[in-house]
Amino acid sequence: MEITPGEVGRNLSNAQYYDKEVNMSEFRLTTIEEMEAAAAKLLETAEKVGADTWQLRVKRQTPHCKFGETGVCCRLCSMGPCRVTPKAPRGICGCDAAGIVARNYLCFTAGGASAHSDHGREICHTLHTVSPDGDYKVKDPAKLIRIAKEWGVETEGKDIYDLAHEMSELALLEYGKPFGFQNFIKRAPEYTQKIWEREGIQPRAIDREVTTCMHMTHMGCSSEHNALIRQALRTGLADGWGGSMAGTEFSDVMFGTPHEMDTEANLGVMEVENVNIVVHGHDPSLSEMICEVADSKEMIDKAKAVGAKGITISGVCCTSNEVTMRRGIPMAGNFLQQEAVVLTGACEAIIVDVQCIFPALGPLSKCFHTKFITTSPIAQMPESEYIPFSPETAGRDAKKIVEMAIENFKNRKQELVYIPDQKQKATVGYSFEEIIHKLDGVTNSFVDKTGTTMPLVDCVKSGVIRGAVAMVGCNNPKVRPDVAHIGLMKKFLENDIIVITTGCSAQAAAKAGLMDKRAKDLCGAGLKRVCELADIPPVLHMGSCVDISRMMILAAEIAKDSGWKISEIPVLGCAPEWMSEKAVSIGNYVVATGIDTYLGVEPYATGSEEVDKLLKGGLRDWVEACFTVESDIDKLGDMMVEAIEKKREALGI
Ligand code: XCC
Ligand code: SF4
Repeated sequence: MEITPGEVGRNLSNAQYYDKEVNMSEFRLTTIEEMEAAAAKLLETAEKVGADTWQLRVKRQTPHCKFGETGVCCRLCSMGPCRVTPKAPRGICGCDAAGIVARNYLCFTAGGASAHSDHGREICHTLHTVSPDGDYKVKDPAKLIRIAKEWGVETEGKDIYDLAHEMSELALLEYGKPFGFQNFIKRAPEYTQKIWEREGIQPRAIDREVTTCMHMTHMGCSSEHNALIRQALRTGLADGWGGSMAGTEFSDVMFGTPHEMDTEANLGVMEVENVNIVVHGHDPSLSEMICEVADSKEMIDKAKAVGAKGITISGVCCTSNEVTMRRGIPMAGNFLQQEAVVLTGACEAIIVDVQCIFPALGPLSKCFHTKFITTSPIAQMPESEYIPFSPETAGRDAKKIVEMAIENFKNRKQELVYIPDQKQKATVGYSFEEIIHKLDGVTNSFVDKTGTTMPLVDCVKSGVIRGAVAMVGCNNPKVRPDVAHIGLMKKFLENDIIVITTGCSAQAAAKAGLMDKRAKDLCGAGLKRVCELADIPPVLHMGSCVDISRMMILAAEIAKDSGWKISEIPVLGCAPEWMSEKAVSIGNYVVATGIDTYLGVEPYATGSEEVDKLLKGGLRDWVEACFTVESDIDKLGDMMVEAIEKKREALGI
């Protein structure tokens, strides 16, 4: 079969994909130094065109404001801003450091939970537009029926599209229901639900939790830090077991539940002879449609007509993760590479939806021929072309955008074109369902355990696998980019600890080569054997940041199957390079679910000893888990390996 460059990485079966590879050279990880050398070359281009880059802006912004960094600056009313110091221990209203730090922490959480959950809401709205002959369809009816049954909705004899519309409305009600708690929390083990009840942190309507945050932090409301942090946990739970979970589940219903798929990662996935379209952001509704349209003969012909060989779609951040998980669209890079894709000089259009988009892309794109296209009323930016996208007109909007990119191909400034020749193979698509499917295949001795996590639990019990780490989160210039992600993962693999990952952490792994099945050779003997038996890479891509909800489901199912409490399972969360408000919301729900979470960057909370101690220890009394922060990444890794062994000891395994 003939494969045109434009089709690379898109919807190819494994066999087609590997056939295409002429050069199956020896497997080797891409080193950080190699990635940095590629970045340095791109920075030369930046200098040539006088472009501003994050590397330069970091220098100008360092050192950061100490008051902000420790969380003791309050500007919640216009008597301030107030900054707490030993000499001025209270703001004008009398709020102390603990109150100010905890309020700031809660505001941060509210921002993150609202972003994830509003993304989820958009997905629920898109679900309302599905129709058998429309732009959006129900691709996983079985999953829709499963969720409907869970929610007590009658499914018998119902048209699947009627059911989708009904479920969309019910899902949207989760955002504002006047009474009761989030539907999805019933997926958690009984024991965990009891903890949430006991601690008064069962998440109510999602919008209500966010509003409560904003109300609590208003001048003259809460200044008692325990109450504020408790609300932070509750709001996190509304995100992880509410809005994010809705985002994941209903995306699966419409776009398909991810299953194993081969793709590639790093800037080298962009192709010099092709029209390069980069999708960036988080909401898959638009990017799904872009992929559909760009795959059409009509568009490929148009691309050929302007002298390109085809169209390459690649992605940055979580939009990338969404389309890589379901379509095998290659990942151009993670958060701190969003400028790099433009600096290649070969990016015809970077199309963004919401979240994690650098406003810098506006002025930067002006130094090149690149079209910077914003599409969401939520994320409008100067010096972009704004093409509002709506699910009702999705196909038309996507076509317009793809055509703009094709038209722009001829405007390339050839002298600026340089795509680093760097990419790795990655096998992705490990949704919870796919993991179970893989486990089913491990060996016949588990026949009676089909459809459960028991094969995995048995591996952990026997010690073949020591435990698991959920690696998540962003890049942050405070940490040498990707070094922490990749370094920690390698350490875990050597120690027979399997890694599940999402977000920009997943992309770091893919770029390094850790999602190539051949990376099993980097594992200890036990984990290596498991990877061979299950035919998986040692680092499993579970999707975008909202897909951390998949990890919650996995933890819940392991707990139910094994009889362990979630807090007893030798599993840890880790966000070594986190930066966003969303990451704090995530941290809160992962901890509140009972999973100890390790960070490589301090939250803005060290300005109050009380709050700092609560986050890093006290929470354990509430939810059986807490945060650990360590910026020395080697040390962080050692602590985590030790923590997993301790959990094993406590279980007597
Ligand atoms: Fe954004 Fe999700 Fe962070 Fe990456 S990992 S920088 S939040 S894209 Ni969530
Ligand atoms: Fe200052 Fe209190 Fe106003 Fe904050 S709320 S700015 S601490 S007076």
